[in-house]
Amino acid sequence: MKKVLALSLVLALICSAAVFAGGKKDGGGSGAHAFIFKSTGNPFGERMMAGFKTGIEEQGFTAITNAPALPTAEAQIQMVEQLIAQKVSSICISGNDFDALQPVLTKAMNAGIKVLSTDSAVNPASRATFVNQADSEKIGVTLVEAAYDLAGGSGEFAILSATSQASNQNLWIEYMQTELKKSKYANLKLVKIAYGDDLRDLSVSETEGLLLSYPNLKVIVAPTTVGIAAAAKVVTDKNLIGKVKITGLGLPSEMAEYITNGSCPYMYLWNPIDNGYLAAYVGTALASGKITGKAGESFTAGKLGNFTITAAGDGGTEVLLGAPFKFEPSNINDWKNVY
Ligand code: RAM
Repeated sequence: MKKVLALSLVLALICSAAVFAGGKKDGGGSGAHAFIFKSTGNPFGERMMAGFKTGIEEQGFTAITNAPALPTAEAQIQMVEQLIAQKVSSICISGNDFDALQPVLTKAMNAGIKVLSTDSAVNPASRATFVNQADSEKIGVTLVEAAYDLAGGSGEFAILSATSQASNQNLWIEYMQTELKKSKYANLKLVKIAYGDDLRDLSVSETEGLLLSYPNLKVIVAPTTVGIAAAAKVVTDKNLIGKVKITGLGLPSEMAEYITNGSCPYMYLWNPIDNGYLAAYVGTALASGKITGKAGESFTAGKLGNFTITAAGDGGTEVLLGAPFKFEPSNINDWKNVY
């Protein structure tokens, strides 16, 4: 009997140690930190979630990563409600809408949960801060320069975006439209902004629609990893390589074959794993009270080093990950297995 008791005591100790190791507590919350991406089935989002999980777990906390089947604010609102009920310590969201999540995120903040956004911002009233992947204006300007270059300085180009509500794509497109007003681009014509909703099949059919409606189209700029891969596939399958050029923001692992075959001469992106990892450290720094999200505050994000919060263009604050990187035939093979 004594032996049985001793054994159960040892087992109980092992179990409680396992629970502790799986998630220490922090702030006012349970020690669980959540990240909600835009939608499932997006390899870019999977890499962000993986980076987030690494960043949370290496600090000894529990990571919850989730995304709705379709990229809607409604579905994300339900997920936030669940996380409030679970009393998580922080929620990081890649918003499917800039404003629509405000009531539920306010409810989360009132419940003592720290809220931040990354990738696709929610409005400043809905967040403590925003983890920005790269300077938004620079992305917009760079994409117009790419369209101009690939079109040879004149002609028609189109944009294939994600959803019409996606705040990251909408902001980049706004900066593109501002840049296009410069006299340098007088002969470059943006004929259409199409929306593939970050869904592969819809992005394929929207690309086909663009090619049918605009037979003189020279360039498609897709500021979405799902859209750019779909567009390059259509151009490749229809033997249009060289006639219609694809560029935008793409994942090297998905785009290596299209950069190599010339359908996408070059494209840009940042490291989504690092983006998720940085967001993890901002979430835990907010939950522990090390930072509150005000401009001027600094913190350390594990292996990525030190960051300072700055004022963001939308009136809130942000933490900037870095600059976008150009992928082209000379370097794509170094990156295709990284992300
Ligand atoms: C898609 C998503 C994501 C965006 C990237 C560039 O995967 O829309 O939000 O940041 O593209």
